[in-house]
Amino acid sequence: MGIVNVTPDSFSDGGRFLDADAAVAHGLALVDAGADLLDVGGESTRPGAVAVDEAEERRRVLPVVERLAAAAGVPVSIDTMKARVATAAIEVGATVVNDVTAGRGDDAMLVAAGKAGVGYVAMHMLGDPRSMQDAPSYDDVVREVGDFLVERLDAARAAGIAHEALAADPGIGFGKTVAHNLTLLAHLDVLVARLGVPVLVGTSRKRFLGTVLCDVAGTAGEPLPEDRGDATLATVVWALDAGARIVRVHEPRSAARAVALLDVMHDVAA
Ligand code: PMM
Repeated sequence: MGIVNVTPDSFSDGGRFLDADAAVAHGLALVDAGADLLDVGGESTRPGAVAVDEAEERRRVLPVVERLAAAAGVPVSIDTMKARVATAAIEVGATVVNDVTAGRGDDAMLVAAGKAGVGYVAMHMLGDPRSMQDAPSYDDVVREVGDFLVERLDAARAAGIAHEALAADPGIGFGKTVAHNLTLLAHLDVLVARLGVPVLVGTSRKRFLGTVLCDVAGTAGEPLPEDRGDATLATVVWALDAGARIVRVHEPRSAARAVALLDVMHDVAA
């Protein structure tokens, strides 16, 4: 899943693709580089991000979704917390809704996705983007994130979303410390076995990678987001090997090559 952020303030690419032409060109380049799916978002969810109103979000994402759905040759997902934005994006060609609130942000979301018959990604987040990084705490992060996702997947099915249309995401970086993120990745196989739907993982360029590199690998200063590609790739390989089926990345070329190599190695091992 290649990332197309049509925002001024996303943590790694904010402002680069705010213009629709630039966002579409970027989406097409991601497909050229190996993305099988494009995720278009118009509201940053970085810690402390300011909320975007519906009109502005629609203005940002709808032309981009429409043009990519027509030209990219891969499914387009809409990354939104708002049912009305999701429905409008579906009307212009999106076939997946990626909801970082798992239906808690907008009461109408699950029913809207169910009615439309599109794919739906339910992600775990502790609290909301404004507060999620204020001392997040869990007794057992793997169990609690799993409990949450099981409950939200049940709610999604109850609202009319087909089981086959669902995917689940532990929400790396959403209300989690570095240790929580690492623990979730370390035990991703437990979530994969428990959830019974494809698991999506989004580690790409996230802050915890910089922190780990700085603390453990001894890099001088935390690498900037665009310098976290190699660390991202390590987590992509780890996640796929643990059974994740979708990885959400800024640089699909290296992820697609890793997928190809892993497939060959699994065939040889079988
Ligand atoms: N991360 C971001 C935004 N949307 N959606 C899902 N399902 N999973 C994620 O991990 C996720 C997401 C934030 O990253 P970005 O600013 O690079 O898009």
